[in-house]
Amino acid sequence: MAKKPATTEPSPQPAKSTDSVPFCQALANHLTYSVGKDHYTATPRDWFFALAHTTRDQMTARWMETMRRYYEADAKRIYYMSMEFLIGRTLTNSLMNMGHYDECLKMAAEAGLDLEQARAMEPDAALGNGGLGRLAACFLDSMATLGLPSYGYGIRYEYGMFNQRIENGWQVEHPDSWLRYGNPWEFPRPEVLYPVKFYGRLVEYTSEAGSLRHHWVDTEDVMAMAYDTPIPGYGGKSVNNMRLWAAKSSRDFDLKYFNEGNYIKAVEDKNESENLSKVLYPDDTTAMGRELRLKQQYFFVSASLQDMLYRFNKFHKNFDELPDKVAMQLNDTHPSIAIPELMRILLDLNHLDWDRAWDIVTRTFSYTNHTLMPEALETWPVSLLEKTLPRHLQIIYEINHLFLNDVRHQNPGDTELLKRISIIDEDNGRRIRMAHLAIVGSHQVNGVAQIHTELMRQTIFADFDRFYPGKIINITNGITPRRWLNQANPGLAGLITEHIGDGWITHLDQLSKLNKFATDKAFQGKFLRVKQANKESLAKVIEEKLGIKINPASLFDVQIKRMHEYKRQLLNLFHVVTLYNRIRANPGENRVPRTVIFSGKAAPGYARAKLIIKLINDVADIVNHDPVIGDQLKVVYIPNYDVTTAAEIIPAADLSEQISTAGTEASGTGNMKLALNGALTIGTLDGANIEIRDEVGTDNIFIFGLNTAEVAEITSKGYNPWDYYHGNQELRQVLDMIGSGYFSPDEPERFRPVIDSLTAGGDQYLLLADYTDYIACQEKIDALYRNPAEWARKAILNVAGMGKFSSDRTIREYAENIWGVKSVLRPEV
Ligand code: 26V
Repeated sequence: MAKKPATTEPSPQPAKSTDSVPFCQALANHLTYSVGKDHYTATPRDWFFALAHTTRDQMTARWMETMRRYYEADAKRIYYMSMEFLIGRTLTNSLMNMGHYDECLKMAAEAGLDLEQARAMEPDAALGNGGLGRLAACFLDSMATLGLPSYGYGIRYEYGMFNQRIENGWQVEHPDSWLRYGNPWEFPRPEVLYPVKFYGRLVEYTSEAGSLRHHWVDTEDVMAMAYDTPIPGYGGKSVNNMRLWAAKSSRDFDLKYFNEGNYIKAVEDKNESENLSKVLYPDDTTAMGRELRLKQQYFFVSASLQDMLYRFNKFHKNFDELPDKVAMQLNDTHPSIAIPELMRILLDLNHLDWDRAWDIVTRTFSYTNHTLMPEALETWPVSLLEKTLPRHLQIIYEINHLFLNDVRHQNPGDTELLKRISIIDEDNGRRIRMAHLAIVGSHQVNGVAQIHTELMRQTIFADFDRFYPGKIINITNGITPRRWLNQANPGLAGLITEHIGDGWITHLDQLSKLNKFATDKAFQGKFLRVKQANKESLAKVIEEKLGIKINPASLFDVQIKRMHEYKRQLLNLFHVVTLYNRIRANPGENRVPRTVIFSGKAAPGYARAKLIIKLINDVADIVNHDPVIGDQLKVVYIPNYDVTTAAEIIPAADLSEQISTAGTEASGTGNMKLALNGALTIGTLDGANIEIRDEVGTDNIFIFGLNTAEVAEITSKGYNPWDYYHGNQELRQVLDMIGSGYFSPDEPERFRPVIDSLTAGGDQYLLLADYTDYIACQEKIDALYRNPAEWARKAILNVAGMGKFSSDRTIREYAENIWGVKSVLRPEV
């Protein structure tokens, strides 16, 4: 075999283990010595823990070696600062990335160990809400695979995203106690402990040299303790670190009360400060400005900056070098208090002058925006900052003062501009606009899909785009092909590898080699058989979990994402009811049978989204039990959508619903996962759907509805939903049925408010305007589904066209266009 040339790119070879201790020996040792069980007494959970420890061992040596390599290269580091990392399960991912998967399968088969059962014991690490948190997890995988010296910094929530149960059709939230049995992947670091200050007061003094200095005193301190989790890259060459912070009470805190003899008060307060990292906020739709959330943000930012500077100062004494050695990426505005915090550290603790400090800060930070929805943009009341972080408020005022001076200088007399662009919103009870702070304090700001970036430039951040030309750039999102194809869909991954080799795992654009198989009958047949097998597995899961029998030959129509009005699950449901009415009106007609699958959580405080879940379940109840409907239509709501559930549903999907109102979905990443797994998309010209269309070809995607320009036009002209209500008899029938209690005979008025918000309420997301085109588009889909070869051809072209959407490509763009970092890969051995 020809020797491979040395390369700085990760090798496209399957990950192969190089470790010497046989896996099964190591596993047996862990079962005995770490878990304390033998083959006779071990439960599936014991096996999971033994497997996890064995796998973690394999990562650890490589992890230490990677860290040493970064030190030796004095590499520029990336710190990915995120309130959320939606990791999901780790066992299969680590085994595959480290190259032990095949060995483990073989060993399990020989030992009669049920690997599936053991794997199912791992809780889903759900330290995130949805898109933003899962993107961060895909990025960690790509950064490690590319050998980039990067660290994820976040919070070790004791309770992650709530568990959703459906009781009588309603969402009920239950705490997600994911650490209950212990977390075998993490290393607690009790010695990595930093104080984080809150409240207190400021003392000003003049230094000997005559400059004004600030002391922040009488603070209440909480300690941040590090927990490290290794993040293996594919091929195991680099293993990076995710460092999450947990709150611990400080000794001072305890001593104060113990000395006063108030033992109970001391323990109570200890509890209170440890509440900081207790729970993830599960509402990603409205920024409601809760004090504890602000404290969480500052808590992890302060600890991360202390940690980063400790590492920096080991080798560098001059802060001017910081931007050459450190890139800090703010995942949305949630960590943007880091900007005044780094200013405070440089000014107050290290006595740099303002201009020098500001230059360092703005060359170090960059910020990613993930939403245009005004209600999700964070603002904090000035009064809250004044109380909680008084020095930061002062620094923000100074940043704003200098910034507005510059703006005024360039735009004399434009007071309206100053009001719009200011970091302080003076109209709504004085609030800090965190997005404005993040833009001013960053050298680059990015949107997450072309259209999203365009809209940022033209709408919410138009003033900034004029003031800082070139600062706002686009970096389209991506997903990791390791988890979302190689692990989630072994059938399809195997088929692809059989035909084009396995280079696609690290070079996803190689999928374009599949183009030539799109019309190959034999390949089409194999492709459809893989999809069919995946559908049968999902049908089995659904029957086991929910007792609903679905027809695996039906078209699996899938909408899986957070429940939100802008994502328009309701529009999908209107199609369901339309089909229901058509079947009942004409039961004998030959139709394409459909199974419509929904999954997704609603924010606990988002009453309308929860009511829509109830509506989906009420419709499902009637449709699924109607003997006239039979096998032709089924509706399934799969509870507790999480990373694991996503990986079960996605490989089985025929149709991917990406139907948000044009201009509302920043990017979407589920759209990428589904297309990569051979689902066809029905979607609007929104988010990354547009770029998916560009890649797979207009003929291979089903686009419908108003585009952003048309949305703007129709809303500016005065949109009247009643025109659509009266203009389409089927639509009227659907709305009347839901509104008058056809699906809720026990409470006929239950869904009246939902319908009223669309008719009398103005239909903010234009469901009625898009209904007719949506239904027509669904009819085209049915027609295509009747022709399996043609369907397969288009689905194969979708897979072949998805190369662009690897998060490896996304991360390379961040590395080149924002971070200025280079890969530090292990020399080939
Ligand atoms: C906002 C808030 C508001 C305050 C309370 C807690 C909280 C938590 C998360 C968020 C951010 C929601 C933004 C988000 O997840 N955006 C999604 O980001 C994806 C990755 O870029 C993108 O694909 C989706 O289109 C976008 O909705």
